Amino acid sequence: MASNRTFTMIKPDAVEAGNIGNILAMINNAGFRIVAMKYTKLSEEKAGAFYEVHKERPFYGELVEFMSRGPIVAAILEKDNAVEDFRKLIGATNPAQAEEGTIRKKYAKSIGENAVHGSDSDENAAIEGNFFFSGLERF
Ligand code: 3AN
Repeated sequence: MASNRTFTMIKPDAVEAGNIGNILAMINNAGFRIVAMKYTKLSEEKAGAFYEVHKERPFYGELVEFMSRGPIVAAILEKDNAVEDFRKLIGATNPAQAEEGTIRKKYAKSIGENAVHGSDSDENAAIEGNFFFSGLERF
């Protein structure tokens, strides 16, 4: 059964470009409720741990450097069918292939610096949410 929570980050490129507000508006307008949220910065070590699954991929070093270069917004979002619906809202990993009206089509620069993260499964949504938030930080 599809669960109702997913995890997102507004990545350093989108924060640097001043797009936190625009992206949060798209998330709200798509019907997601914010369960938890924080403005924070990942150390290289923390970014490396978050993306551990991609450790063997050729872009891992670049990804860790990018994700730790500036602040991010991390959030847990709630909606029916959250994981799948949020992946649709953000669009394809490569913004050149992202559909019109998606967050990445509007705000992502490249496959590496692609503005937002969205969990790819219910299991990862729970793991990623737990990486950033305690029970006391969820409402
Ligand atoms: P998604 O974020 O759409 O789930 P993944 O899980 O394949 O995509 O990749 C995780 C992150 O790794 C991406 N958001 C992107 O920042 C980075 N990434 C993926 N593919 C590449 C690539 N070919 N070159 C550089 N960075 C990449």
